[in-house]
Amino acid sequence: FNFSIKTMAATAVLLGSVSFASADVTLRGASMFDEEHSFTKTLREFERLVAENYDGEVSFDLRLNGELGVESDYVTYLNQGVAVDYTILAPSNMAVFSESIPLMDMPFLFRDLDHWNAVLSSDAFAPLEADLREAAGIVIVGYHGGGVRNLASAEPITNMEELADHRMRVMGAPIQAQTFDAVGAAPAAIAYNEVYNAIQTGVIAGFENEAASIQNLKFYEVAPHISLTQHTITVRPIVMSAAIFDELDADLQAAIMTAGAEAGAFGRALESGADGEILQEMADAGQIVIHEFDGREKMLELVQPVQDAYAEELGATELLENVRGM
Ligand code: MAV
Repeated sequence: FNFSIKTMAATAVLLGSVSFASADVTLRGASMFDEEHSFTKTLREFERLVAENYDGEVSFDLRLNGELGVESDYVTYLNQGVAVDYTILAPSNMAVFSESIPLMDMPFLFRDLDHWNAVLSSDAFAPLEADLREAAGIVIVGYHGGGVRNLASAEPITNMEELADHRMRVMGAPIQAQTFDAVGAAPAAIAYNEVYNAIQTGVIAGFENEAASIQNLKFYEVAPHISLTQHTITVRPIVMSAAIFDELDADLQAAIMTAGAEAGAFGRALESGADGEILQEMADAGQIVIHEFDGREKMLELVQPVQDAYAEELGATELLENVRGM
């Protein structure tokens, strides 16, 4: 199979993110979803908290529903300091700029929600944040996440045999393709805004995602079979463009960091708390069929050497051991 990655060019006007002309600052944000999705709710909470923590004038212009493209587009904008000043991103979508950042987004990194919580409340990821700022010009101001990713497919995938050679979309980071390759599937990196069509036309047979996004973007229409592989608990940094952040006055920077931490905690509670309910809602509405997956332990066993090799290549073996040991 030959898959091409085509990124939809955002048609928006890309310049003039921050108006330095007046004392008032307008920050521009982006979300791929509508107001109902936890990413958007978290960004709204972030805006509210920044305004609350800052004495000066600051306003926000958040564009929803993928108006400014998808996350792989936002990454470029953040890096260049144009069009998008703040958003929420999957670390795996930042791989083009920082090889190490997708480590926090690896399938099977966390044992369970307690482990995920412990790691996110520690500073275990600080070296990855530093690399991201340096290499990508992107500042992490907080951590959203907490969705559980499962396989979503046109046909049921319930065991390792059915997973063999399964043509599925993965996010752009090499570690994502390596992981699903190791468990026997046939992964391909495809832009998020092409996934629905690719499944509908049979180019791929499915993908993997968390409940909130499957519901919000109606992926169940083409991939109604959910296999409970529960391979990832998401880590979704709230990010800002360093080019923009560094130009703001110190009080606003401090307000942003406080707001990021608090909005992240709000968002994590929201998404992790609602994950099971959203799956159930979709099942009750007849939109999805939920299947147990027989072989999760086997997957984990096959994936661990891939994680070890990736960490070693990055010089992050100690970091990975530290995270696993928490
Ligand atoms: C979900 O919509 C989110 O986790 C988002 O951050 C990812 O970019 C997206 O999936 C994806 O799979 O690309």
